[in-house]
Amino acid sequence: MKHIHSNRGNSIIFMLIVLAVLIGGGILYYKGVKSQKDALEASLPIPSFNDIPPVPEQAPVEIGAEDEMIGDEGVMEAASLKEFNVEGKNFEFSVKEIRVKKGDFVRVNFTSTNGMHDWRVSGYDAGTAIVNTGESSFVDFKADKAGMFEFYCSVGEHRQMGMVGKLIVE
Ligand SMILES: [Cu+2]
Repeated sequence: MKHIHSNRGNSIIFMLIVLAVLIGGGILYYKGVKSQKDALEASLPIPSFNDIPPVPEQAPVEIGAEDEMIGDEGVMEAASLKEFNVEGKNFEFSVKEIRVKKGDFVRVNFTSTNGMHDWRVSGYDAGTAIVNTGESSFVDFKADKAGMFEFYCSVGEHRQMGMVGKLIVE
């Protein structure tokens, strides 16, 4: 009798150990999945737009389709990116007028075809790096203020010499 009791006791302990291992394994597995998920989320690129001029060698901001931006909650928000290619030389821009809608994200890809120039827009404090012949720089900003703003080259007296244009935010 005593022998059987002792066996039954052992098998209950054995069952408890098996249960503990299963539960422990389950928790570890869950944690592993969760940390993989966190790592994946952390590695996703976050689109950023601001008014601060980009530092040279800025990594390109990843922007997919024109009308898709991923918001804070991971919800797809409607936002449109308006992209403009502008060339500059002594002393004018190839594009004299840029027209966007209020709320648009704007990217200006600026290339100098002759001389040292940049592209800046007053009222937004946004601008590209100063680049030399054959070089390019871009700037992103959100057109969150309606109105007409002058864009210009900030090098030397280029602005006064007519290196200007109009940004119209409707
Ligand atoms: Cu210039």
